[in-house]
Amino acid sequence: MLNLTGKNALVTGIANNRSIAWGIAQQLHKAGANLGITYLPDERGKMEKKVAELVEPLNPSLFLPCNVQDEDQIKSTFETIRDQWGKLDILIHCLAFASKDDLTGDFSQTSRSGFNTALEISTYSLVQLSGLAKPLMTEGGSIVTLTYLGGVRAIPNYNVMGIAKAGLEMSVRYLAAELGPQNIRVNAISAGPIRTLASSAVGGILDMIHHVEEVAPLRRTVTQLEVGNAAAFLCSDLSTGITGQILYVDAGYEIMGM
Ligand code: NAD
Ligand code: 0WE
Repeated sequence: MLNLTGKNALVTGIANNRSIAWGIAQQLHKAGANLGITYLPDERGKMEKKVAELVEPLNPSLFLPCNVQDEDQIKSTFETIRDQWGKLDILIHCLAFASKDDLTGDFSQTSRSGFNTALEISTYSLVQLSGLAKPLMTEGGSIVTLTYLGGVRAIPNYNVMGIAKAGLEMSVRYLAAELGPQNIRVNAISAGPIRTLASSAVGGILDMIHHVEEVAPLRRTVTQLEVGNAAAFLCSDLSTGITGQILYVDAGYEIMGM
C-alpha cells in the first residue's frame, strides 16, 4: 500500500491551485506525509499570503520562503528542516523559469544572461537542493523533479528550457549514481502539457494541448493529480527499486511517431 506516514516531505514550486506541485502536495498529504512547503516570495508578501491560504488544509508543519536564486533563503530553508524535523525523507523539485523572450523566436538568439538564468533556476537548483538534502536524508530518501519532453526532442519555442531540461535529466542520473549508496533515490517525472501559470503564459500552449488530445494513446492530457499520484509512488516503498529514471506521465504521447 502507498503509505507515507512518518515521512517528512519538502515541496517546492506551489504558486497557485493549478501548479503541478499543488497536485503533488495534495497526494503526498493524502498518503500521510508531513509537509514542508516553500514559496517564491515577492516584495509585497502577496505570494506568501496566497500560497499560505491554499495549503492551509494540508497542515504543513513548515512554510518557508525559498527563492532558489537567493543563497541565504536556501541555506536557511535547510537549517530550519534540520532544526525542526531532524531528518528529511522526500524532496519535490517542481520549479522552472526562463525569460519569456527566450520561449519564443529563434533559439540561436538566446542571450548569455537568458541562458544562465534558465539553467540556474531550472537546473542548478536541483543539484544544490539535493546536495543540501543529502546530509538530512539519514534514513534514505526520495528526490523527484519535473521535466518535459522538450528536454529530449526539439519542441517549437521551448528553446532554452529544452537545454535546461536536458541538463536536469542528466543531473537526475548523476545524482542517482552519487546518492544511491545512501539509499537516496532520484527520479524525474516527464509530464505532458498541462495548463498552469507557467504554461499559460506561453503562446501556442492551447494548440499544443489540442494536438496531444488528438495524438496521445489516451486521447487526452494529464492532470496535476495524476502527476501527484506518480510522485507519491516514486516517494513510497512501492518504488524502492527505481532510481535515475525519467517516468513519462503524459497519456502515452511520448511513444507516438506523430
Ligand atoms: P507553475 O508556474 O505553477 O510552477 C512553477 C514554479 O516555479 C512556481 O511556483 C514559481 O514560483 C517557481 N519558481 C520560479 N522561479 C523560482 C525561483 N527563482 N525560486 C523558487 N521558485 C521559483 O508551473 P508548473 O507548470 O506547475 O511548473 C512546475 C514544473 O513542472 C516545472 O519544472 C515545469 O518545467 C514542469 N513541467 C510543466 C509542464 C506543464 O505543461 N505545465 C509539463 C512538464 C513539466
Ligand atoms: O516547463 C514548462 C514551462 C516553463 C516556463 C514557463 C514560463 C512562462 C512564463 C519557464 N519559464 C517561464 N517564464 C515565463 O515568464 N512547460 C513544460 C510548459 C511549456 O512551456 C512551453 C511549452 C510547454 C508545454 C514553452 C514552449 C512550448 C511548449
